Amino acid sequence: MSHLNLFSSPHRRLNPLTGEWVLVSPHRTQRPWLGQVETLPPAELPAYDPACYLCPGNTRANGVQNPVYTETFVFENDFAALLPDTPSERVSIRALTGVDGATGPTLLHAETERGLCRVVCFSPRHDLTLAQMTQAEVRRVVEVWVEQYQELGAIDWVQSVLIFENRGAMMGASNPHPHGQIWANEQLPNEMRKELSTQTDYWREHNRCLLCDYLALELVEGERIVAANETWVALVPFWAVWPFETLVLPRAHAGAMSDLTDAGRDGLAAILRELTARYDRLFNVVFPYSMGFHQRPTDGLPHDGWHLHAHFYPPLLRSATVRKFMVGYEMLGQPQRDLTPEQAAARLRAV
Ligand code: H2U
Ligand code: ZN
Repeated sequence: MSHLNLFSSPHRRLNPLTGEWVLVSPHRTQRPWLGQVETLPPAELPAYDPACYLCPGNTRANGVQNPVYTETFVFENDFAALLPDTPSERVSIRALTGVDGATGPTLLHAETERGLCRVVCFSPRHDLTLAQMTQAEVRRVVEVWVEQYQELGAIDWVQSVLIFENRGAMMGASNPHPHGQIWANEQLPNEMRKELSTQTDYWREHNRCLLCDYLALELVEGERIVAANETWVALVPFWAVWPFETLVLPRAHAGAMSDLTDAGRDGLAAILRELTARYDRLFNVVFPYSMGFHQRPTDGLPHDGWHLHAHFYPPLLRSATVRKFMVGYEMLGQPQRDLTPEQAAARLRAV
């Protein structure tokens, strides 16, 4: 490739979805690694755990009993971070500019935020993961996500429906039972806001979709692709921050899961199973991650330039226990990585 020289020297890459840069230091991966490469014994989980809050028929932390569900099951989060009936209020506080108590520009701002939080149990089985569930079972999860996006998005004040999964204790998941969350809220969260602005600008300037153009380029270059099927592609994005971060996107333009055809929904289930299975094989561990879908805002506007996608942000770097920390320079400056996105993709393709 023509950019090989650039990519063997320290360089920075732009994330066109957020407008933010990531530093890449490929020369550092030549450092000898003398640390341990640990493996973890596989967790032996029962198919049903009487102490699990999410298993069918069990009583949750607030005393509500789960039905004896046999497929994907959704309930209102008992400890929801957002509430739908919060009365609307805002506070603006001005700077103090003079000894006489004169006020200046508005400096502090707060406003109430309405929302709904739900929990999605992917399977009644306590011991499964998306990678271990059948195609039909994951396809059912996709269908439930579509229904939830449509139902919550139809609420007049809901602008964003964020569907996500925290997997593994390392990512703060409270329970190994396969589950995800949905937060629907009144205002676009930061990440959605950044992506809306970049995708809208690209659409207006070029009359084209940013992610359709990006995917076409990746399919030609090939070196960052991890998995692909007829309707979906998973790749390590050019601008990846986490060592094995991936971006998962439909080949055909779609703004939300509800726009997908049956084949597109099948393809989504298939690529999720393949990608998570590859992750699990990388370090022989149930790979921890936070993943989630960025779907078209539900504010009623067309947002033609918005392309549905999922981000997977896994923290592991070198083994089942050695993680990447976002500290120091990353917290105070910008993200940095040693392993190149191209090397990460090659490793995920090889397992
Ligand atoms: P996490 O594992 O990603 O934290 O998601 C679990 C969610 O489930 C969490 O938000 C909720 C927690 O509030 N929960 C209930 O609603 N009821 C329970 O009995 C346990 C956990
Ligand atoms: Zn369980």
